[in-house]
Amino acid sequence: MTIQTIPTTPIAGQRPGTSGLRKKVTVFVQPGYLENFVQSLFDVLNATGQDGQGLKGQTLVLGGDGRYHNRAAVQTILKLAAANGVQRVLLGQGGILSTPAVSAVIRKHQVFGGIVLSASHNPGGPEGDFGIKYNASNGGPATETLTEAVYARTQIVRELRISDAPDIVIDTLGLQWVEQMQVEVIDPVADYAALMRELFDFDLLRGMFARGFTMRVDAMCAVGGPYAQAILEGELGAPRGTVVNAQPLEDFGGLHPDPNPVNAEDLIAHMARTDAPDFGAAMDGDADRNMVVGRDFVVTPSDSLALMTAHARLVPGYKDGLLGVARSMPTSAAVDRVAKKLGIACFETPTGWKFFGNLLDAGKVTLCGEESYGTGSSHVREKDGLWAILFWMSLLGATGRSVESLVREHWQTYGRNYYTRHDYEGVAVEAANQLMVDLRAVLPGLPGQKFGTRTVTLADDFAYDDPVDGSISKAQGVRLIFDDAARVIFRLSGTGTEGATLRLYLERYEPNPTQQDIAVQQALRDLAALADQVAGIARHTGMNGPTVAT
Ligand code: VG1
Ligand code: CO
Repeated sequence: MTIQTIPTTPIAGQRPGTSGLRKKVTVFVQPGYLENFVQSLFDVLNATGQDGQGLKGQTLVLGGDGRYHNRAAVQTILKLAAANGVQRVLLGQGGILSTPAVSAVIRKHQVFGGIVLSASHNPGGPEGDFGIKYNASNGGPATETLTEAVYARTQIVRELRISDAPDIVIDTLGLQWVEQMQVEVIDPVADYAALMRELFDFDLLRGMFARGFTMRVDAMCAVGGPYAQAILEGELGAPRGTVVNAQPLEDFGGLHPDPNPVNAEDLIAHMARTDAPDFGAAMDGDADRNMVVGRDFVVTPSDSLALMTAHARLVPGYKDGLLGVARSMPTSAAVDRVAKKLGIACFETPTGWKFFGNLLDAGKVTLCGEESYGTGSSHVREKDGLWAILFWMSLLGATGRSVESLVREHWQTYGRNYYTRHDYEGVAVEAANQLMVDLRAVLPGLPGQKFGTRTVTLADDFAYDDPVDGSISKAQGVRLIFDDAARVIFRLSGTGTEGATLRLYLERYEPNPTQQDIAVQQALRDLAALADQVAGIARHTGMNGPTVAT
């Protein structure tokens, strides 16, 4: 075994997006592609350090969502790590660790950082996507400052330092070595499960299943399966088969592991049956997203965050109340109303979990959420799918109510924020960029303009001023806000790997309880038309409607 220094040439396009570097598998398997990126990451960590320290002598956590190329990528990263001064790696057995589990392991063992191999909700398999992201010592996604430094390094990287050691056995628990670097293969579930035991009343949850509570969790053939099975069926005594699609598969069984009503149609159909279980839920590829479903009733992620905030004190881990809450800008303002009533702060951040890290670290917020089926808390620094499921189950147990009745009661108390996201996928990159350029150009003329009964009160390109470290993130999405609190938001996705995806977010507030039962798309139809009128979506994209509306 020797450490080699191998010349390399920079590869264009290695800039991380909303959540790490995501590309087609066919791109990632090109010689040097993964190596160049990881070497650049290690170079940056060694040069600038993190909290003033380099990588030398440090411990990293490594694991992924089990998608195609996960196992091969693990071996490559271990050989690079050993050659770049890492002393120890905690590796999930089989190369498996969910995103929230990586965060939990980093925090529990107080290590330097971790690498997650995942393209999250993107499809997998040889023709699908692969991804890599770095998490820092707080357990959270690397900040933009760090990812930009890594990107800069990928443009000048000239040398790889890599060991020629043979592959290690990643399926067996215990200690192995790559050069002088220790690799400890760990149980991917244990530390995470221990953390869940601290936050939730497992006796209460066990009692629910013992008394016949029924549930269906769709793991979408992704990494959440082993976690949900171990905790729900293993520890809490849920009947066998409560978790479906529980076996992680390299191509997610051909499913699109994105838990929304369109992609999890099987769960939605199941929950609409007359013999539907009490509670349904689904998770995404790396198990950080969640969708919550009642009997024939889907909960929007924005409402979910608002309800969790309103009832948090019912859950043991949050019995003392919340320090504050945060939501991404496109997420509906339902949670804002709850925060106001509770007298706690509510922060609005750009899209992507990395923006919540500083607020959580500074003790300004306890719960966070995004409209994209993500909720989480200060227990880790990532969104967390199974945690959200256990949280909701705890609310159902503590109140004895159904999912639907809790949501309807919430709307009566706070009003309903009708909400939808329209995705226009596969748009030509130039057309999508031009749409945003043209839209930004008309913004100054919009305030005061009337559209039907509504008047625009604010039209801007959202910029975030981080209240903790003072960093500023500009151009985070165009928003139009109206005098009746309706909002229309436009931004381009930062996680796709083909063409561009325009995301259009529509929201309107309905305080009148007799008007809270309109079909969502119908309730927001006038706002969709308004969005097209202002931005010329059909004109720019050539599409008459979204490819996905959730
Ligand atoms: C999407 C979501 C965003 C989420 C991100 C990562 O990003 O909109 O809310 O944080 O995915 O989620 P974008 O840039 O495509 O809109 V995951 O579960 O794919 O890591
Ligand atoms: Co995810």
